[in-house]
Amino acid sequence: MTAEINGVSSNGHEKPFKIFIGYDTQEDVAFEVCRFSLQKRASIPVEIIPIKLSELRKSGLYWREKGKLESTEFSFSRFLTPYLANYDGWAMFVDCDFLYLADIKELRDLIDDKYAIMCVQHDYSPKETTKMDGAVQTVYPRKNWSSMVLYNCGHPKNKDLTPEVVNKETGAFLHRFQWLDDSEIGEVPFVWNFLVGHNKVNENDKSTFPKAIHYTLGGPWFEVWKDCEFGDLWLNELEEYQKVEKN
Ligand SMILES: [Mn+2]
Repeated sequence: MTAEINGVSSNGHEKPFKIFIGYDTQEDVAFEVCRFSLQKRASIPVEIIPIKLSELRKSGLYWREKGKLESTEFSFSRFLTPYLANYDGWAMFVDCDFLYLADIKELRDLIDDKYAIMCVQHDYSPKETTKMDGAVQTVYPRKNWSSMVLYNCGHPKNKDLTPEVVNKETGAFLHRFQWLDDSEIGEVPFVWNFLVGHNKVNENDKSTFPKAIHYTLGGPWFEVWKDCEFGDLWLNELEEYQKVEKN
């Protein structure tokens, strides 16, 4: 086995950092802009892999029926990340409704091998019980934690996350990371999963400036959310992506 530190093997070649993005056919443009924003700012090699439900079903890795509470096509398939990374090294999963504003290397540098996973550990208070449109928003423990996760795919505990488990287990088990002990869940600063409508910027404190914006209530690719907070940043990125695509 070659010795390896943070993906850099002893022969000096850097293995690409695997990033799985949840793909939803209803939100193709969100995926494209998320990928573009991430790749454009990355100073390390990254390999971006969409998690596509139709492909997973075809290859026999995903067979659970769609539940009523599943808001995206990757609600459960996201937990195949360690399996899809061959239970090797660190990999990231992220929803498609993210916009990156910083170099992903900064996040990868926070990785600590003592953890099985690392994520932003949002704390929800009761004021978040309604969405902007007045619809009741369910509040449950560890809400949004699973939307961006750094997985230590080679960690022995993550070997429990087999396709069988991902297909059978409850939403609570998976989204609350119940295959792990609490001490195996590391924390990264909230700015890496900055929730629009929940997290706030303090102009006097640079550490609160978002590095990855999460349009969790709906992003500007939906007509009704066009004017949402930070929506202009996403629309600018879309414009740039479209320019680059044309050339
Ligand atoms: Mn999301």
